[in-house]
Amino acid sequence: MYTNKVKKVAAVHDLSGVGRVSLTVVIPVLSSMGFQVCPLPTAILSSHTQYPHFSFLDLTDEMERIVEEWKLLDVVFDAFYTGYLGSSRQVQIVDCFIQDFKKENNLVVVDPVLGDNGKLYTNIDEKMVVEMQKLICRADVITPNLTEAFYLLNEDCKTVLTDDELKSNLFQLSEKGPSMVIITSVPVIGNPHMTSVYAYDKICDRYWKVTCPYLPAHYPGTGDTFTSVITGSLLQGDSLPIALDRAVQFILQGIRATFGYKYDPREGILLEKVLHNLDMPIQTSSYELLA
Ligand code: PXL
Repeated sequence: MYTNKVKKVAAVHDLSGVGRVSLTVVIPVLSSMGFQVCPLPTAILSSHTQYPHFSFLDLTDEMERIVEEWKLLDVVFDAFYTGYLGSSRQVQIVDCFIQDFKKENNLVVVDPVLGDNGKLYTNIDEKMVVEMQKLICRADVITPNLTEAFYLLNEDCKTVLTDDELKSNLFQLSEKGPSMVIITSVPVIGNPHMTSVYAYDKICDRYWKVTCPYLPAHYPGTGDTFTSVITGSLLQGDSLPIALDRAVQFILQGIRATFGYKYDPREGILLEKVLHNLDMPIQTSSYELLA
């Protein structure tokens, strides 16, 4: 029986040809951080769904075949990381896959990709929301953006929230199972140039906040980049606030590398220009402990 010489991450995401999202982001980020990514693709798209039209091949049936083959091969994973799912039926498949393969001390990260800016993405329906509400119960770490957090809690989306309201949302989500909950894309009240990430670590019973400059451009896939860095950082043994700092800093570097060009924002951030930064120690620390 061989053991993994580098940690293996089972990555359950779609493969979108154009626009940097999902596997085209997850693989380079986690590879650069020293992990082997084993994709379990959920769908193949010509581009992500924020383009006006796209082709879409649902891989639900193929996923079951892939998992069966992995069982025969006795593949051992160190972590499971799920993102955009191609159909609500896939939740059941992913749930069984994690139950069958998960070993003690494995990390399960669920990025509940559902929507942004108060709306669900094209192709995501209410049934997917209900299924995603079940999948997050299996996770150690979840990383909804503010819109997704409200959908997971069955609450109306709002953008003006106090620290106490955010702490309550984090706590309610952690009660469903995950020991770490991270909510991204939280507007800073009265400061349109800043954005915050809030997090709760149930084991330490601590709430964290990281605030960083918000450059006014919407780049798809930054959520996938963020969660990939969080996953790699936690797998390296970093604490939650250090993982948050790393991920926020990397996203900011990516946005800065892109923002100065006249460039189609639908393509996402120029990841290739900043990928090497993942090797470097964090430059500045900006996390805060929330009282
Ligand atoms: O980044 C999230 C995401 C992942 N996969 C697909 C998407 C999106 C967001 O639009 O369309 C296919």
